[in-house]
Amino acid sequence: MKKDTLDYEALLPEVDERLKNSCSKEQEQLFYNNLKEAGFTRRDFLKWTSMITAALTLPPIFEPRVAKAIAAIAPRPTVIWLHFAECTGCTESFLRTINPSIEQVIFDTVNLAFHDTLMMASGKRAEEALDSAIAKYKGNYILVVEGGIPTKDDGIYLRIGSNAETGLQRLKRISKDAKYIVNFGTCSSFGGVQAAYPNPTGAKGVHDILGCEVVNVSGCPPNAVNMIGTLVHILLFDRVPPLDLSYRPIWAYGGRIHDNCERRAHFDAGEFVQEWGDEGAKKGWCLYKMGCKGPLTYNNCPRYRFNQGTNWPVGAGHGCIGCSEPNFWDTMAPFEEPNDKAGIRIPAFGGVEATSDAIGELVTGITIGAVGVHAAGSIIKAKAEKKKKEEEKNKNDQNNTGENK
Ligand code: FSX
Ligand code: SF4
Ligand code: F3S
Repeated sequence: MKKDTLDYEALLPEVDERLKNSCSKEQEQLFYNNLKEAGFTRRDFLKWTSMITAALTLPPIFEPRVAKAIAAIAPRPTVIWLHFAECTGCTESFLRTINPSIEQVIFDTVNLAFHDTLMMASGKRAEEALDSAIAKYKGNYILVVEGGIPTKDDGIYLRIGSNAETGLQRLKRISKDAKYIVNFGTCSSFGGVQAAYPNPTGAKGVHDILGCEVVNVSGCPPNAVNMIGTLVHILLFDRVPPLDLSYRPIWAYGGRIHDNCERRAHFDAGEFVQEWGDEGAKKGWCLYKMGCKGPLTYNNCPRYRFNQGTNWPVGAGHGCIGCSEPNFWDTMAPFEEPNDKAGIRIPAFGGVEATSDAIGELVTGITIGAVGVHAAGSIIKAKAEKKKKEEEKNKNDQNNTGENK
């Protein structure tokens, strides 16, 4: 059964025992040399470990242990990284983090036994490398999966490798001997774009095919911090982090975009972008009315951003499209219109709640701009006050009728 929390302090003796038995001085030396060569000091690394410890919601007592596990555990975990039906944006997102970065140094020290898009070998040679890695690390490797898997007509719509194996056969064969399965991206997590209606190839996510425990590091693309953090958790505790009902790590996907968004104060104040490029857009107002699905989406993008913290969709001026949620291509579209069916009440001007349609109707026909916006707010406020008065009056009338009986 999935647990939504772990008693990390209680796991401390177990972690210390593992570190005592599995750390190597040579490995540690090698790691710090690599770090230095990439231009980072030990202090940079410790700052990074403190960030990732906090991100994983571990107590600070774990900071030195996280650093030790990353630097010194040997042999390094073996990763087999497979690609199925996808755009490869997930790997791109991961690579954008690393040029060079501490994540790169860490990732360089895992034993990446197979990765279709990064490895030199191709064709038959690549397949041989894959087979020998599976045989050598049987039962011990971490399988990272990118892309959805077509299942219709026995999976014939995706064939990979020199043996023209279907994606379905390949996933089943290689996942059988994996210790952990980490799905990187919404496609491998939930099917993704190829599973969108009408899903002509019957594409599915890994869990829907295998039914076993997986970790879904979702997002289209996903954030590299979420991937590295998940790997660090596995390295340190030899178990997956607590997961939500969609098998996503709670440390990364437990918070709602909307609750951590830098534009939230504008949402609360009823200040919305009404049209691309308008005054509100220039002032960085809330993008709800332009279709932002932040209120329906769970991910940590506002906190960690992408491309080494450069920016994130809402920061760049477009609404969140809900890319880390299951079936978002179908459920969150249209992406540039608000989803009022979701029942989100938004504060209108003057602090009164209304649906965005109500505001939209009023704003249409009124000059967009400060005056029009405030006029719309006042009308909604006046309507709401009138409604409240009527309700109070009805209540009083009812009470009076009751008393008179
Ligand atoms: Fe999917 Fe990834 Fe979106 Fe693209 O591998 S999650 S389409 S960013 O590339 O799988
Ligand atoms: Fe931010 Fe979108 Fe929420 Fe507005 S609706 S506060 S832009 S997440
Ligand atoms: Fe995706 Fe929304 Fe983050 S679109 S990248 S979950 S801001």
